[in-house]
Amino acid sequence: METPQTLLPRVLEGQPRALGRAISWMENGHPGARELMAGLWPRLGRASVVGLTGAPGAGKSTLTDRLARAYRARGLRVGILAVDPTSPFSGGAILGDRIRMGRVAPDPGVFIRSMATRGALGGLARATQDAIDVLDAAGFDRILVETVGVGQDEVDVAACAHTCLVVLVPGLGDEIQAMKAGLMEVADAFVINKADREGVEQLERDLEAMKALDMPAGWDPPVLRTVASTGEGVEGLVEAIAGHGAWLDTEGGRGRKARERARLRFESLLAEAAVRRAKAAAGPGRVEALVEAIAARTLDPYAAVAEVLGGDGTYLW
Ligand SMILES: Nc1nc2c(ncn2[C@@H]2O[C@H](COP(=O)(O)OP(=O)(O)OP(=O)(O)O)[C@@H](O)[C@H]2O)c(=O)[nH]1
Ligand SMILES: [Mg+2]
Repeated sequence: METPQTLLPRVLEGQPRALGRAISWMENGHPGARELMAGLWPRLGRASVVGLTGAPGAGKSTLTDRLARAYRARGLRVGILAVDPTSPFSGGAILGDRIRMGRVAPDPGVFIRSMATRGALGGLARATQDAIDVLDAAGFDRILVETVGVGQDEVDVAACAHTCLVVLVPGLGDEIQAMKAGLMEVADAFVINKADREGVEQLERDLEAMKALDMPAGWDPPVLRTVASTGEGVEGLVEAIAGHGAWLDTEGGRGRKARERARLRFESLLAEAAVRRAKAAAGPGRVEALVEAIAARTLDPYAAVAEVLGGDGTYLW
């Protein structure tokens, strides 16, 4: 029987099976997860986390594969988390298919995991953050997180990263509009992938115009071109990511970002825990009765919260 005491040292050594198990423990709310996290926590904080988000088919997996190879060529260990509600990670030949098909020995310097997106305890962003922590504690230097940028979940996941890449494709007119839904603020770099296609200059112009309007002061996210399928522009992207990391360091931004991430993490866990405890204390029957009363408009939702938590509900205003 695996216990936190037996699993922890194997995770810290980076044993793939142990990493997989640790991540599953966190996702599923295994009884040992709490103790395992407590053991991991003092050991993490070394990894640089790079998020890649963008529309379905933008080339995120291909780009992730290229980045991973570029980091491996520099002798760095790379963890990859593919957070994708529709398809498993199916990146390029070396990291994806050939390993799965058993044609090459898995590279011990690379760990790939598809996040189970349905049913993860506390949702996707929490499960992803926990998985990042596992890989960080295991000594991976770079952690690449691929998400499909379509909803709030993805914005939350992007906020887990030190450097967030928003991957765009030329020739899709309404893409900029879709991005206004919140990805703009989290972008540390814009990557125009499939730059072998028509419409690159137009997209660059649109991005620059939007940046001029919307960007907060501070880091100015560069607009880069890549052709992930050939690897063109990937070295430039690696440099841009390093540049952002250096900026974080020189501006004291890494500490600030660490605090932002800590706050986001803590507050969302606190909210989740508070809701769970309040619901448990009220009892399932009571919660359902309140839902019915709100739907029937015999009780307003603020009054219902006050009924569960006590007081007069003014703390919500
Ligand atoms: N022409 C061209 N095709 C590319 C480029 N990058 C990726 N592709 C192709 O685009 C398709 C989608 O690539 P993926 O890497 O799977 O895209 P994704 O964003 O990970 O897709 P989802 O995970 O399904 O959202 C694949 O057929 C790639 O070979 C590129 O720079 N140029
Ligand atoms: Mg993909």
